[in-house]
Amino acid sequence: MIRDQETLTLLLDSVRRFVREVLVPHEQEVAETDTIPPAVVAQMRALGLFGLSVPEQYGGLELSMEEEVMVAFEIARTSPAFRSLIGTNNGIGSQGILLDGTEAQKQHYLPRMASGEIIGAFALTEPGAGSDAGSLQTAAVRDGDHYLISGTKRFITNAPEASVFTVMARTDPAKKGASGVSAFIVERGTPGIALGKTDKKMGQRGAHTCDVIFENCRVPASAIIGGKEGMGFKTAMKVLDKGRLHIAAVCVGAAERMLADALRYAMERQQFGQPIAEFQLIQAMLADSKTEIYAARCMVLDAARRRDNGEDISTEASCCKLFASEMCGRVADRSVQIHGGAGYVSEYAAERFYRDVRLFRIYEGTSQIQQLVIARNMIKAAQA
Ligand code: COS
Repeated sequence: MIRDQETLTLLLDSVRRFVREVLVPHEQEVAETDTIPPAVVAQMRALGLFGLSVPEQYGGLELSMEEEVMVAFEIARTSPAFRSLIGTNNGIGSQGILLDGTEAQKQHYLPRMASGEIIGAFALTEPGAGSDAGSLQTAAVRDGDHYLISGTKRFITNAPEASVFTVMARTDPAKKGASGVSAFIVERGTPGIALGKTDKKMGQRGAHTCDVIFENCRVPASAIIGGKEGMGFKTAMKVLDKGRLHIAAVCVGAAERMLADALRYAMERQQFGQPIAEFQLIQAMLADSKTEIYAARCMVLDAARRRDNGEDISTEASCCKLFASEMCGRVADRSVQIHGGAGYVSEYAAERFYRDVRLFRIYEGTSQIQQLVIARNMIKAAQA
């Protein structure tokens, strides 16, 4: 759903220009220093990038899903670390509050997330609970009007920067699965929270993850999202449905960028007396990449429009995440191949992107989890 084509065109133009003129020139510096310069972050805030999906009444741009994925196509045409910084506030860091929070929770947190004043993070994964998210062990024990949260969360994106965490914790130890889980909003300054050291990752330098350790961290009962126990796993799954679609759009944008770089290189690089782009074996890699990117783009737009129409897109979001992230991996591989030796050295972006995009097939649900979600939903629908 596009609410106002003219406003959207202006937004897409300014994001495109910002990516080309500010973010791309900073890519190498971010990769080398593992830091996004504060001046760049300030520009991201000024553009409204932290509040793309937050409703206007809470200070955001209130983009529809279709509009949001179109912005994601553009913002992903540069180092994924930039997108990662704004990603949690638009996605997994804010959506739990937005989808299931009380009005007071929304008013308290969303305006500051939309402006980028505070960063939100989503704490689901644990050392022993990754793909099997429902088995999480972090406990929240009732203590009068409060809960005491204890446990360790792992690989939490933007945790080093975050001021507020959506924490999934077990409020009912008698229920081993998903129904015993509640989602809490926990502020960074609360006593009993410690951060582990920042993880050394394969790629996406400039985007940070670390452990978040809770030890008798005391939060008021009003910190439960929506005020009701036992809803936290469902909240997390709904957040991930949207998140997976967003990541699929990011995969499209990143693949478009890698293909543009590979095409330019193939047209410049001369071998056997002509540009390598003239060779049909190179052309096959270019054409396959173009075709697969087009397919992923169409899928993402279709699923986004369905979500805007109010449809349940759990299956489609997983289809998009599965296809687009695997496609992105294939394009990354071909981009390195087209660059030849130049694709293996860090002078060219192909090598960095190859490492950066590897994460897309893993986080917000691995490709195998997407397959499982798709097939389970198919079986459920057939049984209904
Ligand atoms: N929207 C709303 N509710 C959902 C849902 C969705 N997309 N998916 C599941 N639920 C509900 C189910 O309906 C079920 O509710 P009832 O008990 O009332 O029937 C409940 O949540 C539990 O669902 P399910 O039985 O399917 O849970 P499982 O433990 O079998 O696990 C998977 C489901 C594997 C799909 C889930 O654990 C998952 O997505 N794992 C990957 C986690 C992940 O993406 N981690 C990445 C890190 S976070 S960035």
